[in-house]
Amino acid sequence: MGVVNVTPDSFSDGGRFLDAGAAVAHARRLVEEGADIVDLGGESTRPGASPVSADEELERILPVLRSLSDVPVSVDTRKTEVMKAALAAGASMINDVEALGEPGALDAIASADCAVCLMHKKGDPATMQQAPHYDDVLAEVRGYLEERIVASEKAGIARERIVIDPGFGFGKALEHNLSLLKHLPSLASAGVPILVGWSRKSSLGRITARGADERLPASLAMALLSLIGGATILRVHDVRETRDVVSVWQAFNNAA
Ligand code: 7PJ
Repeated sequence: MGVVNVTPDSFSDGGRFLDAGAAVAHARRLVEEGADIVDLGGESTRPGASPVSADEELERILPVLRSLSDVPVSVDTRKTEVMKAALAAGASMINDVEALGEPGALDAIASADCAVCLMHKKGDPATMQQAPHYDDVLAEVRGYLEERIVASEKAGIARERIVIDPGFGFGKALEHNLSLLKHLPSLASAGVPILVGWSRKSSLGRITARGADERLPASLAMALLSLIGGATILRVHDVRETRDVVSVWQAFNNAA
């Protein structure tokens, strides 16, 4: 899954693709490099980002979405109104960092036939990285995701349409992220595919002391560890390089 942000303030590529034409060109490049899905976002959920209205978010993403009608596009949004408009405009998937927690979101997805990513997040983007605390991060994240799967199924969303995501960096310190990664296989016990996003994240800066544009090697290491842990969708900025990691991992798996 290749990331395309149409925002002025996303932490690693904010402002680069505010122009719809540039965003479409970037998405097409990611597909050429081997992305199976493009994740299109019109609202930055990085810590401290300023909120945008549904109208603003739609103005950013709809022209891009409409130009990518031949590509599987996931729309990264928390807003029910944006989900509905995006699905009407051809989105194949909704990637919701609130796990369909906003009023009406479950029904909006139930009445479509898209895939959906339910992600765990603790707290609100503005403050979630201020001293996040867990008694048992694995139990809490697993319990939350299981609860959201049950809520989704109850609303009429078939399990086959759901993927889950532990939400690295969303209300989690480095130690929490690493613990969740180490125990990723136990999240797989829900029997639902796992999506992960480590690409360029600040936890990698904590480990390597590198800025956001110097975290590719660390991101690739996390991609491999995620694959080993059972992740099936990697949300990344650097598709070409991550594809090579996947190829190496597959070659290794196929060895006698
Ligand atoms: C994630 C995301 C993630 C899912 C972002 C960033 C921040 N959606 N949206 N999982 N991260 N499902 O790219 O660093 O980890 S935005």
